[in-house]
Amino acid sequence: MAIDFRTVSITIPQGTGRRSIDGAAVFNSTVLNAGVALNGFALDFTAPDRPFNVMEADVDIVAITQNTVTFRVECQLADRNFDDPYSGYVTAMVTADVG
Ligand SMILES: [Ca+2]
Repeated sequence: MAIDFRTVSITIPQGTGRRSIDGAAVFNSTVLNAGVALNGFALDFTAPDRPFNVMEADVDIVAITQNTVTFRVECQLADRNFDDPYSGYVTAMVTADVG
């Protein structure tokens, strides 16, 4: 049993509405258990100076398969009518108990 970690940055391409994007962290040996935490994020409206109604950045484990931990980033940045494009990044830190 040993603890290892990976930091993975996911680019959020320009678009509107709530986004769901999968990422993966690959370890050097079999992953027995894992957790994922939000390391940092930036979400930026394409148009300058928008008011905003909601901002979200979330990371969750989706699957652990052999050496790979798959996680899902869910994020959004929107004003009242969710029609304004934004882009940015979300960085996750995946910590694993490796065999
Ligand atoms: Ca709007």
